[in-house]
Amino acid sequence: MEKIAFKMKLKPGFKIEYERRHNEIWPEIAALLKANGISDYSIFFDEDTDTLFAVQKVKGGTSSQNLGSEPIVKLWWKYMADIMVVNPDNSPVAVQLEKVFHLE
Ligand code: RM4
Repeated sequence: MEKIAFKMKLKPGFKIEYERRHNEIWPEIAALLKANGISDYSIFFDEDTDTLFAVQKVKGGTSSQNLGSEPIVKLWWKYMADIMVVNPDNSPVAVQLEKVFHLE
């Protein structure tokens, strides 16, 4: 298992809505993530910059952001696109973060 992190961007003023939608995460999305070896997945928010910081454990290098070919992920990304900074295909603009410290 590897732990990876990436950042995404929320449109200003949508933190409560973002959190609400994720508290009601679609079961199909949750199941797909787990089926692809993704676990311990948290997303944190920085109020000052509207930046979302995602941390997740992955198996075999497949992260949540590699599942864009799955129809349910396309639907989810389309659903989220009105409150996030996204690419033309509605995928969130995501930047991989470099690990600089880890304590077991
Ligand atoms: C995020 C983003 C990610 C997805 C999670 C569940 O807002 O859409 O790609 O893995 O939700």
